[in-house]
Amino acid sequence: MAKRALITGITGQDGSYLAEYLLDLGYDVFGMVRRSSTENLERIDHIKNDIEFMQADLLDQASLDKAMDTSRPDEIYNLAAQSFVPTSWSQPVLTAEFTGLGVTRILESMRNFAPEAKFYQASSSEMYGKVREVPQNELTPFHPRSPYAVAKAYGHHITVNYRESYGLFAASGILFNHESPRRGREFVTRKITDGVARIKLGMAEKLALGTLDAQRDWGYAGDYVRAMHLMLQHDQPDDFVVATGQTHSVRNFLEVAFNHVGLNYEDYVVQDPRYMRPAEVDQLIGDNSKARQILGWEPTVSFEQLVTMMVDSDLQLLGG
Ligand code: NAP
Ligand code: G4F
Repeated sequence: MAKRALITGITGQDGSYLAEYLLDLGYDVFGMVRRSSTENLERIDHIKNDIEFMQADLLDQASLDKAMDTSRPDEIYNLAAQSFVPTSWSQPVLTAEFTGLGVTRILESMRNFAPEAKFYQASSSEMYGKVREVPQNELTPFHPRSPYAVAKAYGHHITVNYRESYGLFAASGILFNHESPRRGREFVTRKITDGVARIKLGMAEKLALGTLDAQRDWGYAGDYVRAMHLMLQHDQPDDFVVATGQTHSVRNFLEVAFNHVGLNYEDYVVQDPRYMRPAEVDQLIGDNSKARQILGWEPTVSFEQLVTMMVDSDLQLLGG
């Protein structure tokens, strides 16, 4: 019999890649979507007929219980969250509700309706924040720097707590930044590649950004959803860092993206205080040795390949 997977956040970047991956493996995929006045299935349009959708919201326990009871999943991937760091300062309580308490609500549903299932929590390298060691591994202490990161730290700890309290198979993947042509346009990578494509095609003149000095360990989302699945195939629930082990600044990203279309970023980029954050995460770099050794996972897409893939995709989308 085919395995059954419930994905929350299936309309997001990671949800779309994970759904594709699990369908290819022969899973029955159940996708949780929240009610909206307009359809929001752009990233999964090509596979939507293969997914069974269920309407539910991280704020509403009854809807989560119903989704869990109806799908009776073998595997639950909790990817839904308010995931944009700047919004977490303007909507800190909502972010805590979605990104933090939402995890407890899903775990409670699992405990009541699918206690034998395996659970994946989408934890984040943002939890390391003002980093305590370089590179960061599964034992590095957290120092969150935004309401989003605080909420994610809660989500991580409650996942570990339900594993220890109730013996649930609850794994936490501490994923470093991962990007793709399906990344939301407000995140810096996609904002840059979309901006480069617009400038190249004569549709824009400038690109306004915040700090260019922040450094991130950027990988490819398609690689990272494989790691999520591997964590749930392991014989015991655990925490895993998923990262490339390399870090690059926003400035490096700009150089590669603009060079790819024969332009110099210094001629187009302006800094705008609106995009500066009240507290910044200066540098993230992950130690992926545990995932490599125990899960046999490794990234397949280099930084340069990632940047050029995203620029080419945005050029094509804009008709270039
Ligand atoms: P994303 O593109 O922003 O997708 C977020 C998803 O959550 C969307 O499907 C969204 O639905 C859904 N959602 C938001 N609030 C909800 C609610 N109240 N009820 C139900 N669904 C809700 O995020 P992503 O990049 O795919 O990331 C997936 C997860 O990994 C997130 O939890 C994120 O915080 C975490 N993470 C991401 C990264 C990264 O670099 N991408 C790194 C570490 C951790 P709508 O389409 O309706 O808005
Ligand atoms: O692309 P970002 O918005 O991603 P950020 O804040 O690192 O968070 C992402 O990765 C986390 C994993 O570590 C996820 F948990 C989270 O959900 C999200 O997916 O910003 C990256 C860096 C920051 O230092 C930011 O200050 O880019 C800098 N930046 C500079 N100018 C900008 C901009 N970020 C955005 N979004 N927009 C700018 O104009």
